[in-house]
Amino acid sequence: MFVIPAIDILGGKCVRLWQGDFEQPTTYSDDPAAMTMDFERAGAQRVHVVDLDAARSSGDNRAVIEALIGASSITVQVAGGIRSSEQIDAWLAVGATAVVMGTAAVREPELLAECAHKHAGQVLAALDIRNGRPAVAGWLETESIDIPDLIARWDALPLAGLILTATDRDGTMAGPDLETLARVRGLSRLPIQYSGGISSLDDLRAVREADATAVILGRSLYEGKVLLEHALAL
Ligand code: AMZ
Repeated sequence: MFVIPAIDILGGKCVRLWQGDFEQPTTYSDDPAAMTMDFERAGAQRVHVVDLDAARSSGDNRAVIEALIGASSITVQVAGGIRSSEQIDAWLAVGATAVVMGTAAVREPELLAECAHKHAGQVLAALDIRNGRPAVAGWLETESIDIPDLIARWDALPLAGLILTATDRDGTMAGPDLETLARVRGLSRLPIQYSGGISSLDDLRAVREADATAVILGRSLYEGKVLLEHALAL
């Protein structure tokens, strides 16, 4: 299982939110590129970078993320505010390895299909679950489509995988939502990156047992509850 540190950027800084709540950011660094290089030195092969301002349409951190990609040799998957084929072209052109579509993946099936075919194996779909429904637009809204129907739609596409986030666990270190992970695993043939609630190496083992391809670590790393070196050595 791959271990992927998360770099969520709000106002140019590395933050963690509590259950995605923009009113409760904890700032961990003013320098996302330096943070990326720290993760690279610790042995990570990839980082998951989220532009939180772009996800809720309140600006963007494009320049910061481009600098981060340029400064490190680690592979980068970029998320947040990616809602057109042109944006994907632009991220790949500046060196992103993969891009994540959340809101567009839920709300614009035709656009997702077009992007997935155009960039086969480079687009990930974000399944951010809030109260049993897909959360979109910075998790400030949910859509009514059933999760199994959404996954069935995605499964037909040449996506790089799906990223499952249990939004009620995100930033809480309350343990992973293994029940939801098992349910989603049973519904999809795609590689699954799990994110939300990780607090220990045992949590990582459980997620690996549940057949996730990768796990995304946020607060547990920043708070020192999980050492990246230990997670990578599992
Ligand atoms: O924490 C949040 N409020 C939040 C968050 N982490 N809102 C959105 N996101 C992430 C999703 C996904 O990776 O997990 O932003 C991406 C989706 O962005 P968009 O713009 O495609 O919906």
